[in-house]
Amino acid sequence: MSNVSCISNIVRLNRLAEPYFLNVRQYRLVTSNYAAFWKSRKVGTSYCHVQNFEGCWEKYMIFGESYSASKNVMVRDMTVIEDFLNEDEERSLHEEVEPYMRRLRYEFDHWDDAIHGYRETERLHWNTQNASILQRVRDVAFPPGTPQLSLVHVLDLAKEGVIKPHIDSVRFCGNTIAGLSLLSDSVMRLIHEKNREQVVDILLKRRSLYIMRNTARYEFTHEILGNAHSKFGDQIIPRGRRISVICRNEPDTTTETK
Ligand SMILES: O=C(O)CCC(=O)C(=O)O
Repeated sequence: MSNVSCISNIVRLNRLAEPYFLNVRQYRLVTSNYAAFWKSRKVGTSYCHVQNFEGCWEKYMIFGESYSASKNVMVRDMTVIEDFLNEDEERSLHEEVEPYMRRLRYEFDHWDDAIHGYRETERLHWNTQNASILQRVRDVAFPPGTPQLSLVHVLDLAKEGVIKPHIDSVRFCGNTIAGLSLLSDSVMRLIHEKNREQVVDILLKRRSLYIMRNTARYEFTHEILGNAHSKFGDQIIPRGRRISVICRNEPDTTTETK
């Protein structure tokens, strides 16, 4: 085989293989887009479908001592629904992603990355039980008719892994991030991007669903605390391996990104 035909065969093979080697979107670039923020905020205020869960925020939200921004806005824009999954549903999601995840290696190398000790994928097709769980997530997190990313992001964080503070890129994700937590409790910390003393800790229990929108999503960085710092108030929250299964809506393409 000539060199040229060998190279063209490789190119053809790569094209065939392409759909199976999707790059996970770079969700974690720190960017700000206040035009998009204000626009989606209008949507957020007129649609308060998770209102019923707001009464119990003290169970999962602790404001830092110096927090002086609106607590109501944070309570509105960051919701956690405990026991969204039952044990059987958690197992079902885990069993579907585990064989694929096991083939990947945890990435520990890049200390400057937003995340350390992880492996991840995006998944389009789910078995019937899991597809209906994910539909339940979408129904509770997004107003009817919201254009959503069909790929679901699956992020496997090793016991020693951490997600460092970042804001998801507005280029790849709209105003809402809805995440299921499997296998381990954890603490998510939100810190205002410009005013670092505005700190909120969120308890993400195993099998819970969080819905982060608008102010919480655009103005605050989020991070998952490593095991050594995993505390909710005075309570130590041991962090094991954690898998999150995350649905997002489409970025708002009608507004210019800065
Ligand atoms: O694991 C989570 O729930 C958060 C994931 C996250 O921060 C990200 O993918 O950007």
